[in-house]
Amino acid sequence: MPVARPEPSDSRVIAHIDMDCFYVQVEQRKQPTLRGHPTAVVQYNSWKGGGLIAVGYEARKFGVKRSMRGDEAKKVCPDIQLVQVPVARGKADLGVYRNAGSEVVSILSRKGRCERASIDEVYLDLTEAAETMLAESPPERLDGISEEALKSHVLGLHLDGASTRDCVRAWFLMSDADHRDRLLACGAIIVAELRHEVLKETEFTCSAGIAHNKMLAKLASGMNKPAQQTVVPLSSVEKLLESLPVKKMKQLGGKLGTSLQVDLGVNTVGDLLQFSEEKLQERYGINTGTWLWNIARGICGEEVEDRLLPKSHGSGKTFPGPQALKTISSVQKWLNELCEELSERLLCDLEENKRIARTLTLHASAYKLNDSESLKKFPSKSCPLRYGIAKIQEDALKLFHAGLREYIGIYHVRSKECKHEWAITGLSVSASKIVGIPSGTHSIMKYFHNLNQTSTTTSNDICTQDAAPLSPSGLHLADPQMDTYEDEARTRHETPSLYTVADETEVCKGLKSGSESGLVSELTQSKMDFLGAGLKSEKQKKKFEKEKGNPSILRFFHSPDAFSFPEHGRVKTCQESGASSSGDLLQENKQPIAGTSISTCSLGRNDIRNDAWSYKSDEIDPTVLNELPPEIQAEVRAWLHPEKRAKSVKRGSSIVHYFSSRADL
Ligand code: DCP
Repeated sequence: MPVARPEPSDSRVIAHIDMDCFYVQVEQRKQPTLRGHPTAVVQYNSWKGGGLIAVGYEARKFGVKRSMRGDEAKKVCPDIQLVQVPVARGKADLGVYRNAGSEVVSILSRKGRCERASIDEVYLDLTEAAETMLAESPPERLDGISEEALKSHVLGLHLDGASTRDCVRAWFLMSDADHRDRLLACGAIIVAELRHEVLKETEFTCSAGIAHNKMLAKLASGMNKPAQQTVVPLSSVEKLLESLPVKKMKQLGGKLGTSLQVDLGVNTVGDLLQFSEEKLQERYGINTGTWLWNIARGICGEEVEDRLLPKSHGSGKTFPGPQALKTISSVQKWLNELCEELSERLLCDLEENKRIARTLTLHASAYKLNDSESLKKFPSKSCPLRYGIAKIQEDALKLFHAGLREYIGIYHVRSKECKHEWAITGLSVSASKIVGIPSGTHSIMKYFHNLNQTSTTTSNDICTQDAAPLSPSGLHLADPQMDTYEDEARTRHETPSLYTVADETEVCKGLKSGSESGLVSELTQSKMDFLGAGLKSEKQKKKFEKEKGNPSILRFFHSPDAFSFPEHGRVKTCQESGASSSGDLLQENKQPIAGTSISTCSLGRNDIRNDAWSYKSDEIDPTVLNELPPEIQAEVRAWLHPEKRAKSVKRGSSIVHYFSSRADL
């Protein structure tokens, strides 16, 4: 079966840049006296001196390894300095490392498309920069090639008796070389410069691989460490892969790599060359088969994504050996901690990057006390994410219960009864499906629209779904403290929603508590009645009544059928016909244009959808806006009366700040 194959004669210039012993460098920058000393960073756990999570290069010379415990490291290297990873809420607090990683990313992203692949590594697409350099100032026309670039390791370079440095210089200056090699030479000069800037501005060293695709660049960046770079010309690829153990290849470290070894007798990537694409497809499926066929030839068409921010946020903790959790209350305690951290990070992301996450996922690892042979995995579960610590905690616990029910089969809800049946050795919560909030007036609509989606699951009836399996490079419980930049929580499905109007009012309450008196009038009674009539259950009605005192402007925004946009001199009513299978809401976000009439677009999918109503901007009592802080008022007014839009209105930022600063949002 043919599968689209990327061009083997790839002429892109891709770099993979990896920080050297990253946590150690961050600690050494904090405490400069540690520089030059054998150093390692250990987990807070005090058992046998804690587990090593990062080992400096000076300590590696003594044989210290990441798999060791502190006491063991002391034995092989008595002078080693063990630095504790910062702790918050009884678990590793990686904020300082994340921030240090961001500093580096902001420098590395200066020369081309940049994808932050993990807490300490990025991919860069330098094709354009290299082409420009080749056209305008090729290596042979430069005053000199930097020392850092001349220290590059160029794979497959023939030394011919000359010094390596001279050969590398000759390679850089070879004006009649293959165009692709010339591009790589330019890429190597650019990367050397970037690494130098990183060192100058942050004091961190990093290593790099420069090649024609991501796979080769990643392989190369680990070949010469620390503080070095390796170039992979096309002509060297075959030889490189010929002897490369399959397990060294990204994505072949696990079961697939083992199957290649055991079932096909493939030990090196080059060994794969003997199998036809059809044979590999037959054995491993069409996509994996083709992927294996491609990597055997050094082919990888994966693009460098334009992404400086993580794709998801995760917070997790392992509970090895006797620390395993065996009661619901202990699970709940830890879930609460993890959710609190996750919630903080989400609010930080909202504040700093104007992004919101839409899916909450719970992963756990467990074993059964009465059936230790069982290989059954604890199923990961996900649901729409509601903002607010308490809501995330509540939903995470429900996800846990859903997973546990499935894991142990018949499940007794009462904690006493399920005691001694299972043990949890790892827990993590992650937030994914992160989307940006567009700036300006548009953001108001989008923001509330998204908030509707993320915040309206009923607390008693959370709809959970199995989460997609983790990617090999994603978050895993053995390493739960890692931030997640790759697609580890690939929730391929949106959870069907159980949104109700009653729940929206709950959001309103969260948004603006403490200002209830006198606000009923701000949403005209007729509209309140109308909304009330649309509520099906008594419970919903009661809740709605209770919520009457909430700020009407918020209710207005949260009313799923009440989004109005001034538009080109006509009246239009559009109404969502139903939720898509993916659970996405129809979006009719139109930029307001100065005009006289109103277009109404209903957004939402609940019980009152069929009774959509128009809401005209001139029906809004102006006093309603007074509830809001001045900068929010300005933005909302500008939306309602675009012709009066003040030049000074700061687009998009105030509204995000206002809501993100609400702890109970
Ligand atoms: N890390 C961790 N737990 C792990 C692996 C890594 O906490 N099991 C942290 C500590 C590392 C950082 O992530 O400093 C980056 O991991 P790397 O695998 O890139 O290793 P280092 O940067 O420490 O060393 P190297 O120079 O070999 O890349």
